[in-house]
Amino acid sequence: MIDVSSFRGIPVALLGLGKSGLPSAQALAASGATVMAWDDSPARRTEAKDAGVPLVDLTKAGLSGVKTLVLSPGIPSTFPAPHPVVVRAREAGLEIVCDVDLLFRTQRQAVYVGITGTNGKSTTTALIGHVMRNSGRRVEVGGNIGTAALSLAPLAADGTYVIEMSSYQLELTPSAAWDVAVLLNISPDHLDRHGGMDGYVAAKRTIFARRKAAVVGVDDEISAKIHAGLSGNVVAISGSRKLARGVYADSGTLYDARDGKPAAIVDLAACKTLPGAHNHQNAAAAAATALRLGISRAQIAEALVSYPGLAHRQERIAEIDGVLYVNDSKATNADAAARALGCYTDIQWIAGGQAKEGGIAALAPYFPRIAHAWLIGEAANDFAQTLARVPHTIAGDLASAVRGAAKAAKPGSVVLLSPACASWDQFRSFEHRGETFRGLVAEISGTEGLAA
Ligand code: UMA
Repeated sequence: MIDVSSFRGIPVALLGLGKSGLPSAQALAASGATVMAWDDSPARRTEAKDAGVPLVDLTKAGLSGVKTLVLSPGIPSTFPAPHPVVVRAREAGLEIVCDVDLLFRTQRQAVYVGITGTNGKSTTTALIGHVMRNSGRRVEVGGNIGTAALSLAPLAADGTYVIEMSSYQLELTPSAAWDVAVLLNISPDHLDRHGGMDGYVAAKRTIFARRKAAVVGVDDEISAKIHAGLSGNVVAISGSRKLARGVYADSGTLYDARDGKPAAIVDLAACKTLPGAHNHQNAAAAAATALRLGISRAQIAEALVSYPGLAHRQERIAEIDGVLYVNDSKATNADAAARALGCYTDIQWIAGGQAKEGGIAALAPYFPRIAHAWLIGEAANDFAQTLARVPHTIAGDLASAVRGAAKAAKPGSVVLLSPACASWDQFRSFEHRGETFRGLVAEISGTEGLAA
């Protein structure tokens, strides 16, 4: 836990007592701050109270003397409408920040790597952490990936914080000054929260404010344009093509060509947990970041090969009677699902949930790879319309989809849960959806003959 010593004896308002808010409230309280914490959910308030967090109803309480509101990133601060407590805080002139900002303010001596992008952030964050750790560096990995910033351990000047940053967090981190700022890619996501695409792109761009070095994907138009507008220490990365200068994957090999002279880093076929061009771009991002931080190409190669992969991201969970079961529950938008669909053929595709803007129309180029689609959740009917002639079944729930897909699959098929949707209509989270899938597949492995 981080000692937020700069807040000792100072009143701090805190809204949201979930995964990031509760540890933040505890860290602030343990540091001697006068915590005024609140959450709209009575259950969360009870949990926080039981954990010793002082509660104050911020929808009503006086805010005189309070200078800071620590806001959980999922709570709207502007669009679609600011939370009423945010409105009150603005009227009272409070600064509004998230937990990552407090980490920057208190752990000034450490090195910071920030990773953002629409897709691949968690993999790249974990991968950078793995490369650094494997090379004997002291490293703490957290942020949007799941570990709240203030739950991390304190680090000295030789330590590195590797922090996954969502667009929400980037809007709430005015003190951030990344040693290496990584932008992987940008495609439409969270548009309701940013008032449209311009707002979303603007939030992503803030990662480059005050950064020392930048690592930028050039495989999509928007990121390539951002890259073209940056100056100073900037490294371009690509997962699919040779670059004149940069770090890139080409014909299955990862190259370091920062000085214009390509030097091979690793044969990507040996990196089993990093399949597909999108993962090759994640590998390029991790390599470019590690090279900037003084890690050798040989150390990077070794770590890319030994990277164990993350749960719920194209996670190969079972092979039953020649059928591969892949859990890609983290694919909550069409772009993320495209990345998985592009890696396999003869796919029994399980998709649906709460659709994002645009649905799955953009996935049409991948439809020939789909043997049958099994549709679940709120989006099922809309997806069925888009799929048109692709064989599909409205399965309704995940259990029916898994059973149907397993029955239809033949040796060599892939049963792929890559929903292209948020999970919240039927599950608590994408993790809950992925774990449910894992359980259902485990049931099948105990059932004879399903995939015959
Ligand atoms: N709440 C209110 N009022 C509201 C809305 C929410 O009081 O109007 C309360 C809820 O009751 C709940 C808390 O706020 O107790 C939830 O806060 P939150 O939505 O910020 O979520 P946390 O549990 O704090 O988790 C956050 C990130 N969540 C979001 O940004 C939505 C987690 O990213 C992150 O792992 C965690 O902090 C630790 O840093 C998740 C995510 O979905 C994975 N991120 C989005 C994404 O990746 O697309 C951005």
